[in-house]
Amino acid sequence: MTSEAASGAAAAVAQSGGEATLSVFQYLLVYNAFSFTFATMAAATLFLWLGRSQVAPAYRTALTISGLVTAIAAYHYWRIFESWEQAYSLQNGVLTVTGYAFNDAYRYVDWLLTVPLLLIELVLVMRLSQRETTSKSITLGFAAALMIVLGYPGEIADDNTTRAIWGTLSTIPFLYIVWQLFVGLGKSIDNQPESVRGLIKQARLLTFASWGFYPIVYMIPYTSLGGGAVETGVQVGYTIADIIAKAGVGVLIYVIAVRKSQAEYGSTYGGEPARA
Ligand code: RET
Repeated sequence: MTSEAASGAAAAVAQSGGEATLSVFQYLLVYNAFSFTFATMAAATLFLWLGRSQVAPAYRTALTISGLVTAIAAYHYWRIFESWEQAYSLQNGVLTVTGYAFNDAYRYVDWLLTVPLLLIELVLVMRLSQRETTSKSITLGFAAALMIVLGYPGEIADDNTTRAIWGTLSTIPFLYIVWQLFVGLGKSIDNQPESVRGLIKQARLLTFASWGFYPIVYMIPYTSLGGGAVETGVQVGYTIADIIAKAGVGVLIYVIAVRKSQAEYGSTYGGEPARA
């Protein structure tokens, strides 16, 4: 063992057994939220992938990607759940820290993969021209990755000034995405079939509302809440936002794809064959 590793291990031992800043209730609330989210993401994956046969071939890629987003999230929530369990020990009603740090990186790695995919899924369901689909997917995907990469150093920073600096930098690509969703994609919405225009606007609004939730959760450490409440608020807040942004938007994309298939290929598409 190197001397650095040895002192790291010593620090972990010194810290282990110490009382947690979280209350037992807060610990269990986060524990149950992670467990519930794993189940939701896994179930959404099955639903979205099985739903592929209900839509026209042109929309199957959108559903494949929606299911990939929830599958990647299910895996990460499982890892996050395990990391949470490992970081604390609950015995005889007393919560202590074990010395293993809770790993927040799983969340950011998850976003790095899923946020660009979510944007691509929204572009795909619009079925724009091939050139527009490619260019929008690349620019939006790149901006999304940049937003996440810039947010991470702030998330793990101990002081609130560093958090604010990285948070502000991350907001620049965030605003670019919002502007693209509302202005850039606004024009193509007018070219969509009548029956889905409202639904696409709803998907865009749900995307915007759920995405707007993340920077708000990021700012919880600036409130006057205590340490345990901040940690609980951040974990539960991101978890709720993830369920809406991934499983919620995914199901809405599925409904749009079914409606568009029916509008373009006849009202019986994916349903019962018409009777003679
Ligand atoms: C950060 C840092 C602070 C500033 C901003 C942020 C935005 C995060 C967003 C995350 C979206 C994640 C999604 C995940 C679902 O798969 C990084 C918190 C603006 C918008 C949609």
